[in-house]
Amino acid sequence: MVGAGYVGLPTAALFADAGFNVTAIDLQPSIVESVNRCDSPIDEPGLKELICRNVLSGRLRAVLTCDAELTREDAIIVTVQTPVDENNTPDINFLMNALDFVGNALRENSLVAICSTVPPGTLSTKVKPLLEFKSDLTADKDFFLAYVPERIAPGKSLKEFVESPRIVGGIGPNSTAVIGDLFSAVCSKMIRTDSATAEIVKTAENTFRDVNIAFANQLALICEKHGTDVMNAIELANTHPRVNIHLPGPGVGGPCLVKDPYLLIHGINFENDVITAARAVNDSMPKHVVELTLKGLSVAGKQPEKSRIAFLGTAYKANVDDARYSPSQQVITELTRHVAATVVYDPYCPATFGAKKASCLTEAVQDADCLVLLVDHADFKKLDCAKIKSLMNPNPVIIDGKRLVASQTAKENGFTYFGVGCCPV
Ligand code: SAJ
Repeated sequence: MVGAGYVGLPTAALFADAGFNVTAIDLQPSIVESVNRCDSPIDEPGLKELICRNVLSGRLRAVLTCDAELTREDAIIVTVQTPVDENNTPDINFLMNALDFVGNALRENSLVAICSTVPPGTLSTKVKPLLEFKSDLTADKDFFLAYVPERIAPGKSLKEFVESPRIVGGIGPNSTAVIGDLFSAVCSKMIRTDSATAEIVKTAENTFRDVNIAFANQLALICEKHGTDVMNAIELANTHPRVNIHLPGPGVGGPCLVKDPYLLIHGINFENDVITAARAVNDSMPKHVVELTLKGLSVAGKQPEKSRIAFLGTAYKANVDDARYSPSQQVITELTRHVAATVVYDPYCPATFGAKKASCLTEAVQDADCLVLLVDHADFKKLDCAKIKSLMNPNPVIIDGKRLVASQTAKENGFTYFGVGCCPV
């Protein structure tokens, strides 16, 4: 397993649990040390137990990158990161560097599965030529090469790894068959196709979700202009059998949706481009939450420079400890510049983005002027408005980025309330 991060580690542990001898290779000493002492470097339900069981049985171990490890393996699974740079151009250097080692280590009948998300066409135009050049072997004849995109979401990784239909796209039919067989040892359902289709499918899935969320966010902004509630509108529209609008919010975060759309359209110029436009809508939402907050303070007669704001949530989404590309970062950083004091509470995620960390909800809202809701963690779904009001300063404000509090309830409890996609009450 080349790369032992959020995808590589669950993959390594599940293959080990299925009976394979797995070596997880990663450049980060902290990851390697953590695995070898039976711990998980990421907080993923069930992963620590799975790692521990398999390290103790001798089927799983972690090492720092080295050639010698790869030459002993029958199958090499690559799960290194493929980010975009500051211009949103895909950067596949981590992948190509890893494949340099892989190419040197290949021998006849080796299997190479690429699980990193890649711009369409990468396997045939970049990966195959490099591996063939380095190994002097021919793909699909002497060794097997396939793109096997992952579909796991943090928080449900182990379950989704096993249960989600797994796409395997070989560089040729032999590779699809052999690498499909390998993954069927762990995944309950395999769907076989070619590598070019599999590359499109992976980036299309996340782009579909990003575009759909952008539509929900734009609809929220439209509803605000009309003084109506987007949540009600979406609920009613979704009763149509062919409509499934996603949920608006303070923006889109996480390591996948913020960059996979750029991978999908990489290298192609369109005069009209819904994918880039959707990215821009989603990227604009943190700023909108900042504006709603300043408006809320103003309506409640509070001066920002004298106000204390409490934020709930720094994770990029509900019930995870992961703050990568979290929209909370921009909201908290920006508002910290405008107001007297900021405090944050997140029961799952250690990130604070420069705000003071509160150890509980009560501590966070105590003497706050404004409460900004940014993540729909389970713990935040049943907020007690009356209790929160009693702890906050007079004329309190709620800014609801995730629509966790009913506007009517907020009003009845004496709050000034603004929600994403909701008219003020
Ligand atoms: N979000 C909304 N509204 C929604 C749904 C999500 O604003 O209706 C936001 C979340 O709050 C979060 C962001 O979108 O900030 C992304 O969250 P997510 O749950 O959509 O996805 P990820 O990034 O955790 O995982 C996605 C998944 N892809 C799809 O659902 C199509 C997952 O299956 C992939 O394996 C993963 O990307 C990946 O690794 O590519």
